Amino acid sequence: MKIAVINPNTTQSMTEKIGAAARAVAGPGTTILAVSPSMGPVSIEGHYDEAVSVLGVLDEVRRGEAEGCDGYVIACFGDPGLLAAREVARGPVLGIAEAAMHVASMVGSGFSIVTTLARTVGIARHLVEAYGMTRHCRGIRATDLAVLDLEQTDSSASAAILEECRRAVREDRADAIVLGCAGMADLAKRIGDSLGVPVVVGVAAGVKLVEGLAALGLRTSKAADLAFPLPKAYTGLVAEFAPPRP
Ligand code: 5HY
Repeated sequence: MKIAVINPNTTQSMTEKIGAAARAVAGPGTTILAVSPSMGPVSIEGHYDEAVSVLGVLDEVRRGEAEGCDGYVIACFGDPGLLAAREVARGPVLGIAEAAMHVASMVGSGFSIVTTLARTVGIARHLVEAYGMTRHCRGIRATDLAVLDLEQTDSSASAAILEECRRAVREDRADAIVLGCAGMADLAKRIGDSLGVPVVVGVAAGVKLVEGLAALGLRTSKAADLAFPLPKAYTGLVAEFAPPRP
């Protein structure tokens, strides 16, 4: 089975970290392609970054379809372009926020999300509501770390994240934690061991869920709004994204 794990930002060190986290949990027969687009923002920390990153995600899914990928994980906590990617893909496509929240809701009574900048809390809240996770989510907490602070080798970022997770357990009464950034993919075990509650990272959860769906022979339904995009002309900068005639 071949799964493309797409980091929608263009920071290669983060793509490598995401790839390592994905390979650490992938099954013996699974090949992980950890990719990031040739175009887009170095980090995604708001609605505008997210909107612009979507074309890069779709470009990587189109590439994956040409390379025979069986499934995809969109490795950014805003799940940018998730539904559009499902239109283009045959196999299952999961976002790391969607995957992490569903998994956390299965191993605890109430999870809290610990994320980066305060301005991304609104995006996470929107996804909590969109995924029907409101009654499972006890809180969404920002560490005020920039996404690229997670690429710094000193431990100040991981210490700040651990401290905010502790507060979530104490103050939100959370019995599970969702780490709200793909750049935190390498922190789950360390934080989990310190806190003694399940800590879920979406990259790992996404890979295992896509493997499971593909193993069940389940693919993205083309019976309704996730059918392939209708062929039509696109002009200007995005002309090359015009959906092909079947
Ligand atoms: C992420 N941004 O997972 C999100 C996290 C965030 O570039 N990768 C990013 O803060 O929304």
